[in-house]
Amino acid sequence: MSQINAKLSRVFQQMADVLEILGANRFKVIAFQKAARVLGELTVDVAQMDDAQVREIDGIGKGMADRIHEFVSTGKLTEFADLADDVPAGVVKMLDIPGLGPKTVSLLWREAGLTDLEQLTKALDTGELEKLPGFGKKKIENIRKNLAFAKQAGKRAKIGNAMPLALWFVQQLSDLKQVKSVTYAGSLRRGKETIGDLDLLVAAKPGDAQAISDVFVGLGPVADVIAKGETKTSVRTDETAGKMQVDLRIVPVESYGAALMYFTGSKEHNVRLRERAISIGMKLSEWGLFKQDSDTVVAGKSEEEVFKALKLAWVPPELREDRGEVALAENDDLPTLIELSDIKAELHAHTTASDGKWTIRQLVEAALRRGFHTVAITDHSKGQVQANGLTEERLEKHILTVRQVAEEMKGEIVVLAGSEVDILTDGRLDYPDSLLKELDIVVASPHAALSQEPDKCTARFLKAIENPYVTIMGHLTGRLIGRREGLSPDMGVLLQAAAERGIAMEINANHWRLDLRDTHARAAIAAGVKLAINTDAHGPADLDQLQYGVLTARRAGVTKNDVVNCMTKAALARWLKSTRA
Ligand code: DGT
Ligand code: CA
Ligand code: CA
Ligand code: ZN
Repeated sequence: MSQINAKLSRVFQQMADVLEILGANRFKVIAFQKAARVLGELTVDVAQMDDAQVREIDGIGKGMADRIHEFVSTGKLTEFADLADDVPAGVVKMLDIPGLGPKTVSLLWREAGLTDLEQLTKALDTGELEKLPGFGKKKIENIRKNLAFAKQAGKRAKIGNAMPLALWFVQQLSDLKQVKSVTYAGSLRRGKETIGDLDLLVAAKPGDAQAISDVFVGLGPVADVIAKGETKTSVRTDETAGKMQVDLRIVPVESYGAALMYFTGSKEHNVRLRERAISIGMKLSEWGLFKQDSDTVVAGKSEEEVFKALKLAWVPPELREDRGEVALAENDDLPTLIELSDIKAELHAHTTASDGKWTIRQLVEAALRRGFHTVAITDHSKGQVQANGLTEERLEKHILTVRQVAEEMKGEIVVLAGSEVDILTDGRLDYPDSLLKELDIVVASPHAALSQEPDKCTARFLKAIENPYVTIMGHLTGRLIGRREGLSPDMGVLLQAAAERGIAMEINANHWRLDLRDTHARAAIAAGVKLAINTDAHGPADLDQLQYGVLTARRAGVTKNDVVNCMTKAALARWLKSTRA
């Protein structure tokens, strides 16, 4: 995302927060939230667009377009500066505490005079808050717990850590005889790259809920119980399980489908579905779909049943982000999303020749066990000294070794001699063309100068894309989730160049990277650029990361036809040849 888009997105979100606390008109608040989201997902730099183009962005009205114009030309928003003066920043921060909505925050600030979290923490102990309307002992106790937790947590988990934990909990609960169905929901089911908390859903007889939640709070990784109620229990896991919050909801079998939809979200998608229900004379809640006038149950047991009753095609969870999926479902126009089993080749992997932990042979056999027809050996290039990158001499020898294994495996799997060649700071590649020419496949990726200015790295990548031997642009932005922001090149320009060259852009499936990210991948297929989904495997466990790359692709609406790793053996070989300009 461009810097200016990101900045504007933050300013609009803060506007929405401040307006909410001030009790502004609901629609105004929603307009700012929407604009913040749209800008956050926009892959074109708004500073590069003229006013007419800005106004054409879906979700940006005239008023927002004017604000964007002001911000782009002056670097600030007068309206925001004025409002922000009215509400202290510490008060806005209170909104991040679970259970503290704008009404409560407004009371804490205007009635109790609290202006930051420190003051709130103290006030919770003095008893002064009990004078506020609606502030009973229980409410105060809840705020205290949530505040402590928010201070603790704050960070979102990477999907690669959240997924195994969720599957473990699901397995434990499914072993209970009272549990009729159990699954995970929330952002994890939507395949997001980071997860705030885990949401588990169980179908059971209401009378069994108590027994199930008793078992749940006693499970190994559970360190604290945050809340325990009739149908909802929240716990926090211990250090080894990432100190994650896990919410468990227990619903009757008849409501399981509706509840699964509700707790899968996203919130914005749910709003769309409720609107849809109302438009056909029904109402939708976590308990089911009902007729508006008589409260008769129309559907609720399964998601399929509820979607059908809403006259919509079933929407895959990864698409439930209010990015137009409900309209597509209405016309039965949803894409057939790629699945893990569609992947038939690994095109970016390392061996002991550079920094991998397995031999060529071990890597090839693992690929074969996965049912792949092709695997590429792409060790690091010479500039990656810390990763034992191959000098030109070593690469020459390495190619011969790979070709020998390829010969031995002939008929079973195609083994390609490749390289993950460094894109140097100025866009030149780390090997001369005469050497790249000898390879079957070249993955070009950045590993250094990862805080370059956008225009610099755009030019850098353009140059790499234009190299006649590059096959795939690897982990383009170089970000590491939660650790390194990475580069923000002009994706529009790069995608156009990649489309013209006919080369692929990688979704690096490693859960630290997921690079391209979902919004980039969506822009890539819209621009007609092929994607590659690779694990960048360095050892035996790494091929399992593929699932996260596939989830990211699904969030982007990617089908198997968009991905070179899904081609047949012959088609992939033809495509590789075609990339040689
Ligand atoms: P996360 O946990 O931050 O990664 O994101 P989610 O999407 O898992 O959000 P979470 O855990 O707060 O709630 C799970 C789903 O439950 C959410 O996607 C939609 C639904 N939900 C939760 N709270 C609300 C709410 O206040 N209003 C509506 N409409 N839906 C909600
Ligand atoms: Ca969640
Ligand atoms: Ca939750
Ligand atoms: Zn690599």
